[in-house]
Amino acid sequence: MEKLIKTLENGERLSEEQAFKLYDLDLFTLAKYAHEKRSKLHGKKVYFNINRHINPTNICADTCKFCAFSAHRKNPNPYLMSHEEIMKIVDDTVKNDTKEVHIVSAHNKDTSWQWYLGIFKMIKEKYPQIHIKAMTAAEIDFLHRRFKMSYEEVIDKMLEYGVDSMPGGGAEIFDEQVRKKICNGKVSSENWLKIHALWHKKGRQSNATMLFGHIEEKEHRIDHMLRLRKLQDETGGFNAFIPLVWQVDNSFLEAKKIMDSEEILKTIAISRLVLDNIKNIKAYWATMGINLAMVAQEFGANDLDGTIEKESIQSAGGAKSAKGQSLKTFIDMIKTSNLIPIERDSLYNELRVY
Ligand code: V47
Repeated sequence: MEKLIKTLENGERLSEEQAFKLYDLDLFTLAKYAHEKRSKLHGKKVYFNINRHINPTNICADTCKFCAFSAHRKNPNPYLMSHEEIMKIVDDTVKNDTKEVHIVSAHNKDTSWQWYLGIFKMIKEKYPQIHIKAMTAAEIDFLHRRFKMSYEEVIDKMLEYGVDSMPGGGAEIFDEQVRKKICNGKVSSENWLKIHALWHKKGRQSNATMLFGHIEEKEHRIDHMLRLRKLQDETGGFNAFIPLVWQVDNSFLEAKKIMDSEEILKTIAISRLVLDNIKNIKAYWATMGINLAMVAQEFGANDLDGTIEKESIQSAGGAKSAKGQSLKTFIDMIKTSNLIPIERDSLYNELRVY
């Protein structure tokens, strides 16, 4: 333990062995070092963007047990949007100063790859200034399996059709044993990482998530972070790490135990310390609640994600995120915490300091 504290004191890279010991430290020791690191990188700045989440279909060929969004879950409400419907949402959201559309679909067998990708071309042609963050590695893997396209072919089409960056979804937990229990048949951990590496090789950026608080153990979270750290050493293409707190309603999975706020904050702090090569840690307010996401800004996080406007995946699992968050709430809450609100673009360029 002494050696671990010394490494933290010196702000040096944690060995894998040391990383696995971090959960044994108490919250405030972790917070001290995580906040130090966060302050060195970002000072008092808290980042967010003005974005719109769009989920064009919830009809899914995969059967992830943790998911409440998919149409064949406990709350069946299958839908598939037409491109016209999606464009109408985009037309409306650009009026609200939205800079990014974050588009994630379920894996719908009754569509074509053109349905998946064509919408990006339509959006880009009409609104070239809008950043399109779309296509999780799980969706890319689905198109590869369904339409016999190689990963490279899907990625080339994404670039041709106007995708700017990739979201971090589909990572769940990389440990193969846990993955088998919670999302058997979905993109493998190895292929999730391979797809992001291919995207990074094209000079593009992406995010990485981790779904936690279900049946995984603490060491699975550390293993997950270490696999990301290794790939980031090779490619440098990850912008942000996003620990997603699992929302328990309407799924076919039972959590080992419901996590408390201390464990959520510890996980944020640990991710800041382990992922020394990923610049941004997002406290995603949709899964942590806005209050805890604000507190997390003093435990290693430096970002809240965005205003979202409409959220369907986590709210299906019970999160209070269906209607997004107002810009005013973000700004007021950040200022009340004596921090500096920064509107950013999708690649973390600063657009406005409030
Ligand atoms: O991969 C599904 C997760 C992810 C639940 O890249 C759930 O900026 C909690 O990836 N409770 C999709 N999480 C969302 C996602 C994301 C979100 C915000 C920002 C970014 C980014 C990416 O949502 C899935 C899955 O891990 N998820 N169901 C649930 N009940």
